[in-house]
Amino acid sequence: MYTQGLDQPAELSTSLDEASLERRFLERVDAEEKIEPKDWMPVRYRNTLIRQISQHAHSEIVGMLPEGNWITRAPTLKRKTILIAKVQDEGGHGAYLYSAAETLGVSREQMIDQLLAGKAKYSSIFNYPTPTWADVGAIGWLVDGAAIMNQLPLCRCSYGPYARAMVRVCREESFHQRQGYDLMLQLARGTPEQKQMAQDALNRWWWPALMMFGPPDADSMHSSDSKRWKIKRLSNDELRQKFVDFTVHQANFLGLTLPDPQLKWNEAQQRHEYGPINWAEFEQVLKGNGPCNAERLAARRKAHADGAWVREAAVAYAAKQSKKRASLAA
Ligand code: FAQ
Repeated sequence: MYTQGLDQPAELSTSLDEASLERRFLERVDAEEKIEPKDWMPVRYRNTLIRQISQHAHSEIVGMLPEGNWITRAPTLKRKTILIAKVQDEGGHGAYLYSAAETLGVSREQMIDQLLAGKAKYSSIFNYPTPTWADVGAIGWLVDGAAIMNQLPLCRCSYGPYARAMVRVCREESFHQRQGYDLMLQLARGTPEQKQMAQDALNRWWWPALMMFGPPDADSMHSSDSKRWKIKRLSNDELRQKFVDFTVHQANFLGLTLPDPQLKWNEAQQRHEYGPINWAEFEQVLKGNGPCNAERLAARRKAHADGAWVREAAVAYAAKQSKKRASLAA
């Protein structure tokens, strides 16, 4: 996506050849040292990080939309307050992540332009609709639950700014997951209609949540480099398996049924087996043909256009302040 990295420090580039620099870089990664923005890094490492972190940032921002849809209709003041806080947190996560990506030499404008032009990916999960209040619970429980499972190992990612952003993000995601589970518990213990609403939401979100972890390992083209560079610590399938094993018990406690007739405990392997994932559906969502892809992009484009005056005002204010500082200094 981005072929140009930041300039490498001149004295290093001249005194050491590329191969020695790369060897030294890999030794540092193996020694669990954090790679920081001004350190030498291979262009492919930089570009992999820009790709992943920018997609992650876009996911947080687009991810505000499915739940944001329910803020005006939350059933109680308490639930409304929780939901506003959660959706606002996701916006904050997007902001930390765009900042982390900027340390790699890409501008926020470039990233946003790519998203609005429909050229950048964001998580497949946010292209599904939220027709009932129970979907808000299912997102918190399953989507934030899957996000934590994926992001906890990212707190140990070799790139310092990404790893540090993930620590704070995971703390907040943990609150998000618990509020979603609490909402599902309330519905599951409510009237038969409320319990059915929770079950229907679980049926809608279960399979897309499993797709969040990405394609099967055999088809995951970036995994081997990302694991070598300690960006990814666990593979897509390993994380998906951990998520299934974890979530089965939570579903049992809720008294809800995971919509997978092939789900069963494998004693020998000490893991749950699960049925086939519809990868054709995943491919379609990635190509822009999911149930809400067009709606999500249209909402982001409108928000960007509606916010133009805020960006203009911020630039004008910054210019005024810098002029004031310059005249005071003169
Ligand atoms: N959706 O070779 P791999 C959240 C793409 S945050 C769309 O396996 P990689 C918080 C992948 O980009 C959720 N695209 O790739 C929240 C690549 O395409 P490319 C987001 C996907 O990077 C909660 C191609 O397929 N989390 O939920 C997906 O090694 C509630 C090949 O795949 C993150 O972004 C997908 N599901 O592994 C917010 C975590 N999966 O770039 C609001 C950070 C794969 O070549 C409400 N990211 N692709 O065109 C990661 O951990 C990794 O990037 C993976 C994919 C695991 C997602």
